[in-house]
Amino acid sequence: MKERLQQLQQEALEKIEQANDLKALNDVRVAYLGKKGPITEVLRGMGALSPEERPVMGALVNEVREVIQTALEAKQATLEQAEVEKKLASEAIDVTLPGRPVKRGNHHPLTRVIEEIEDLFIGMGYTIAEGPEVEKDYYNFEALNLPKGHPARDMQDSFYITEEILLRTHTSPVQARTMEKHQGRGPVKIICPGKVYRRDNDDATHSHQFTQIEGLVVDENIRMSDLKGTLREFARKMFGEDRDIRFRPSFFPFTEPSVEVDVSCANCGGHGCSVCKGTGWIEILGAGMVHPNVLEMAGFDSKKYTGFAFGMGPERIAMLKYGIDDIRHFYQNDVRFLQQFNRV
Ligand code: 2U9
Repeated sequence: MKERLQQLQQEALEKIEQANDLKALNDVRVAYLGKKGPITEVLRGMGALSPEERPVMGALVNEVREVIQTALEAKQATLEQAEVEKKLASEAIDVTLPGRPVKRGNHHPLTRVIEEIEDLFIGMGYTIAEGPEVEKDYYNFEALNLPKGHPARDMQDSFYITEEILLRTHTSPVQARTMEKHQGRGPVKIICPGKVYRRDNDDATHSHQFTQIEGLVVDENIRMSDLKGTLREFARKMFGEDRDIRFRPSFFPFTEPSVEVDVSCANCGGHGCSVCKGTGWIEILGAGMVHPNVLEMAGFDSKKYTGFAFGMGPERIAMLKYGIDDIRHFYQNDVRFLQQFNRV
């Protein structure tokens, strides 16, 4: 019996040594120390021993059990440690690796042009004014010297919501509203950027929705020379210090006199090229002296106050500045177009 026990101990220790994971080790534990294991069997056979031999054998069984138990615990600790190390190695993070680059968005090219123009005029003492895109016929047309039935209304085919409410066709109603708020007292010096709507068929140069920036200055002694100096300053800041401007006569119902404003071509310096169609000049603005009727309708005394106004299309400015050939690019959200304006 004694040899049998020593043999079992030897075998168990060998199997513990060979077990290379926790499951295999547990199988060894069950096989040798479990209820149906060989050591329990030896204990059962002790009934056949003499009373003198029994305590000797009992002590021996306990000793063998303890040896196996101790070996199991030691091996379990080793296997558990190995498992932790394996996990740590497989989940290791190299904190010295460079991070994944964050994808940064950028402002839409139109937003950039609008903000650049705003900054320029803020630098000349203007403030920004905004107003509703769903507008009353009164502010969009009537207050701007365009009574119902006026032929010039046809120039701005509109989206009507009711007889009296429409999507604004220009940002001019913002100026009309601002003047009204001033209750006949100057000065007024504002820039009005925003979206406008016209019932138009979209093509490379037309869009049913586009943006405008209009400006208005009303005060005593405002003259056409102030308008010219302001727009020349704008053209030079926007297109280059050696640019010049010229006025050509035009017509707008809300200004008298009215002008179209050209800037000397930045591409050829005014000599004539394909960009300016050989003329040396590019049209970028409309402008004029505020019509006395418009001043009076907004509550200003047109004998005391005069003013100038101008308007431009940021799409056109952006197209000239960046060489964009189709207005629809601004609204199609094609990332291949938009990414070209990423800041570096
Ligand atoms: C008030 C008084 C006067 C605004 C003006 C223009 C000339 C003009 C267009 C050019 C191209 C806009 O982008 S565009 O379609 N604008 O030519 N706008 S004067 O005159 C005003 C506005 C409001 C109370």
